[in-house]
Amino acid sequence: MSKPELKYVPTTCPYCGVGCGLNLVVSDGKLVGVEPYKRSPVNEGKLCPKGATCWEFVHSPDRLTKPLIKRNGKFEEASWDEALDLIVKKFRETSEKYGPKGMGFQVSCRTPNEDCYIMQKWARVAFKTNNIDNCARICHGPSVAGLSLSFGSGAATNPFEDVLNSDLIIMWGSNAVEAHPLAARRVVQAKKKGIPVIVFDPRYSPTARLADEWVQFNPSTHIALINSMMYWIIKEDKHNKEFIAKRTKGFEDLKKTVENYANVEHITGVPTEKVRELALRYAAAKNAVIIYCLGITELTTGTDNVRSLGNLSMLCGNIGRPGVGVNPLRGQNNVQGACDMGAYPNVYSGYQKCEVAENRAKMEKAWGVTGLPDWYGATLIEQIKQCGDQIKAMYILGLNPVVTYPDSNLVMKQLEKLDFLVIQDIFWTESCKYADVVLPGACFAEKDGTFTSGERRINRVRKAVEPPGEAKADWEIFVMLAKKMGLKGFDFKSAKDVWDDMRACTPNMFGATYERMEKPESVHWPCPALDHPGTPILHKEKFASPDGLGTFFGIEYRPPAEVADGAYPFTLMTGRLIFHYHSRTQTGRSPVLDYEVPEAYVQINTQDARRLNIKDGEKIRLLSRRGEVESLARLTDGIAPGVLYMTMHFGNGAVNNLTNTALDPLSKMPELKHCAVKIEKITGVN
Ligand SMILES: Nc1nc2c(c(=O)[nH]1)N[C@H]1C(S)=C(S)[C@@H](COP(=O)(O)OP(=O)(O)OC[C@H]3O[C@@H](n4cnc5c(=O)[nH]c(N)nc54)[C@H](O)[C@@H]3O)O[C@H]1N2
Ligand SMILES: Nc1nc2c(c(=O)[nH]1)N[C@H]1C(S)=C(S)[C@@H](COP(=O)(O)OP(=O)(O)OC[C@H]3O[C@@H](n4cnc5c(=O)[nH]c(N)nc54)[C@H](O)[C@@H]3O)O[C@H]1N2
Ligand code: SF4
Ligand SMILES: [Mo]
Repeated sequence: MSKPELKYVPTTCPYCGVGCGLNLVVSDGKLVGVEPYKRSPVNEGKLCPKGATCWEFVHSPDRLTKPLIKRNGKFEEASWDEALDLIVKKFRETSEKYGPKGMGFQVSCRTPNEDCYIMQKWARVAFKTNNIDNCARICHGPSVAGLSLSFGSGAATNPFEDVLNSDLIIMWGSNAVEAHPLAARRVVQAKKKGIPVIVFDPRYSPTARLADEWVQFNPSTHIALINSMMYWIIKEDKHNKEFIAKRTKGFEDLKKTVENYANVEHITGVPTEKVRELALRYAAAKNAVIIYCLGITELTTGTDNVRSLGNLSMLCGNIGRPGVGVNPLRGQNNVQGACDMGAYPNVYSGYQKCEVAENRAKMEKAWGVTGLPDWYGATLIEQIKQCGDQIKAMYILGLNPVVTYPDSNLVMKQLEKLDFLVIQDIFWTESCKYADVVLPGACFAEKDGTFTSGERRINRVRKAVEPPGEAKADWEIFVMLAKKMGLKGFDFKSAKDVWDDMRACTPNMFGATYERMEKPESVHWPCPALDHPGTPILHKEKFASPDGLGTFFGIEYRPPAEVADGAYPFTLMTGRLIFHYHSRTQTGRSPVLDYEVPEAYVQINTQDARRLNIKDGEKIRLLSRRGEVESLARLTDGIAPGVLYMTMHFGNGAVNNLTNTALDPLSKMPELKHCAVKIEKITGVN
């Protein structure tokens, strides 16, 4: 008997924003495994447990295979024609009756750039709306807003491996060992070279374990801590005066603000002498890099937290060369890309602002339309809050709001108020039951396209196998919808056609062709011309702002929207685990990953547990002003008394039943990482 032939298809991991290269192994038209792709400079053949098992969910029998239409409260299989005709009819009716603000479009960060670009193009061309957003809003929206204000560009400044050129690595609110393991590998390599690593986290995370020094502070007091560090740097005259004079503005404003932050131990919990020591250590390093993540962004002070890190780095001239910078570790495989593609309420692809008349005129010409809107559209959570009032119809591509957005009870109530909801996913999710039409998308292994990683590297995604049943690539579904509406400019035969349509109207990506992405190292945008080498490091000579200067902002500390009090005495923090990915639609269907951690748990300080008579492994109830969950207690000394930590992955014990929808005023980020809760013992269940 001859052995079946194996085919190796090089592609990009569908999980986190590190963007590791891997080979999908195909036998007889089916995936049978994953092989390292050693030529990828990102991961050099290594993978984390999620990357190594990313093929396992693809052929799951639970995949959506046919369009579904809800009739009399029950979902029935339908033909593509029926489903798409209904969508066109309902969205047209809504548009005619309620205008462009009557609809919301929520774009996935899991699907390739081509899917994101075409969805926002379809929404803008067909309905003249800017009510378009993606889940960066509840992830690194504050990075986009904050870094744009500070540096003129909302993206990470330096590539991952550049930490090897540093003299000091600061990781702030990032648990990269679990959330970005192959970026953390670079930090491990740097540590082996003798480069010191300091981790700032209220919790002794696996990343804190890796550090030379762990700085524990009270949750959500970043601004006070950073301001105090800057106070001591300026007080001891260790700031980089030449850099400040030549490349920045706003220093006086900053200096005046931080004058009041000499002693902030009562806010942060970190002794003043320690703050001074850390500050002087940062200032003394020749090249220091700051890596940060959601501990910084997912708060109502998110944008100000990011700008504070921008302040700190500019104060010491740590921008624009190897080994320095301020680097958000972008979360989802294509969260950078979804933003770059213009799935945003105020910009087109390449961050071309909709409010600028020339940009609108240019896009109207490129797309063959008139009347593109200039207004700032509703953001992700604003759209949810507007359901039933202003917004009557919604289209959700590859998102699971019932599990992942704050205050699940509110999300369910709001989705119920819609006249019409479309969800396009690869699996049936907790959110699907609120839909009127559910469409089956092809997953990453079944379509071509590109994902843009957190270091702005545009990586190819390649089709390895056919989609199940009648599932289709997401971009193809939008082509079909546009054709049904008789729209011009959607005559795409391949993902590459969509990419080229985007390139043609996006100056900072024009040079990034599919041909250039054939190389394993691919290309980093900005890449404005075919002969441009791409831009791994930003802000070398000048910042990306119109005047070329970086901006300091004097920012005052303010507490989170909801702080622990007598009624709800615990501060709840939320986050991730290495083995699971968000709402687990994919990792929950991987036997290996599910075996590792099959159930939700909450970390509680040992003293608190003793006081409340809670044993390790006991099921307890957490209650907030918005809802409740049950979860296993895990006792630890790695978090301070009064603080709890729970992962976000488990739909059956969903942490977002508890969280708060209060928004950061600048980026509209909800406070996913901080709310007040109380604990109840569940009597009789032990
Ligand atoms: N395994 C896995 N990896 C993932 C993902 C996943 O679901 N699973 N998701 C991806 C995505 S989309 C993202 S955005 C990234 C996120 O990556 P990370 O942000 O690194 O992950 P989190 O666990 O959400 O949070 C990071 C840390 O923030 C800390 N923290 C620091 N300061 C504060 C504070 O003041 N308040 C609070 N509440 N916490 C603080 C928490 O203790 C936690 O250790 O991970 C990506 N990678
Ligand atoms: N409390 C709390 N809440 C959080 C966070 C937190 O730290 N704490 N983190 C937040 C962050 S950073 C993020 S990014 C969000 C994530 O929130 P979501 O993006 O809603 O989470 P996912 O579970 O990744 O949902 C993605 C959906 O896309 C589907 N999908 C995957 N690939 C494809 C595809 O190719 N096509 C289509 N059509 N569908 C596809 C998956 O099946 C899944 O249902 O959650 C946020 N929520
Ligand atoms: S580090 Fe991220 S991109 Fe790399 S294999 Fe793991 S999940 Fe995939
Ligand atoms: Mo994220």
